[in-house]
Amino acid sequence: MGNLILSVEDGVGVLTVNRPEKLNALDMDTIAELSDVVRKIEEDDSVKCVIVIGAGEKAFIAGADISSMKELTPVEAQEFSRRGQMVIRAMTSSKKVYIAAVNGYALGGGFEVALGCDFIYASKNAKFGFPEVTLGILPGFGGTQNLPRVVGKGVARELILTGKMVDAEQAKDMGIVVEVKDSVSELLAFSKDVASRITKNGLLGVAFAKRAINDGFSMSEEEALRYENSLFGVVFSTEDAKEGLAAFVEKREPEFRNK
Ligand code: CO8
Repeated sequence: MGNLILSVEDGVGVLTVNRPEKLNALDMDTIAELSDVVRKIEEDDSVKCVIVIGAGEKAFIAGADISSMKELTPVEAQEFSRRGQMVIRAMTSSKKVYIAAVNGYALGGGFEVALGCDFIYASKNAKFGFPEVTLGILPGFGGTQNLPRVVGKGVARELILTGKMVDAEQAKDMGIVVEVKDSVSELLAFSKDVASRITKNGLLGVAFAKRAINDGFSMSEEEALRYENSLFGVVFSTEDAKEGLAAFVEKREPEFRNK
């Protein structure tokens, strides 16, 4: 993998976007690599939870690569956008948990990748924004749909239509970021801690809950509740549900086998 590094330890993957000289901007090749690695992670039982971070101390991902977008024809631009959207869909519909550890600029496509993760932690130096309108374009990797789902339409419109940046604390106040850490090393250590806690859960329950939240969001309340209800029934067919409930009653730690 040229621009991405995946390292796995005890079920936790750290996926680093590694183009620090371009503030980890996503060009076509990096999007293709991201698509491949997300697919591989999905099939790899040794990876249970993934932390996405940018190389260096300055940027998570400073957006799509502007120099490679400059010469795109309309059809190529649509294709670039479609591929980015597909990667983000693959993350939101994945059975694995993705944590964004935003360690600097998360702009445009970078903010969209963070929104494609299940939740976002940030270091104090993080900055979030959609500068697309300052470039004469608009977000194209799902930002116009995913940001309003997190912060509501009013706040999303303000961010997207002005192109302004907000810092980590402001993003926390808006409900974008869950936790802010003082430094990048603390951010990574904290994210690893949380990821490792998640790997100890019943991961079928985790995957079903993620599906209920993400797929249920675009359903009517009635449909979504029916969906949750059916997943709740299905989870009772798993060994993990039997093990988790029995372990509690028997006052011992559960041993989940993800079956
Ligand atoms: N694309 C390409 N190169 C970039 C990008 C980027 N998004 N961001 C930074 N770089 C490069 C710079 O050009 C510079 O390279 P070089 O040293 O070769 O000149 C290097 O990274 C370091 O950057 P700066 O010197 O600019 O660093 P500063 O600390 O001065 O500034 C900023 C940091 C404020 C983050 C600044 O780099 C910046 O404004 N970057 C652009 C941010 C941006 O506008 N991002 C949104 C891009 S659009 C997008 O993401 C659309 C997604 C949907 C696409 C749909 C498909 C068509």
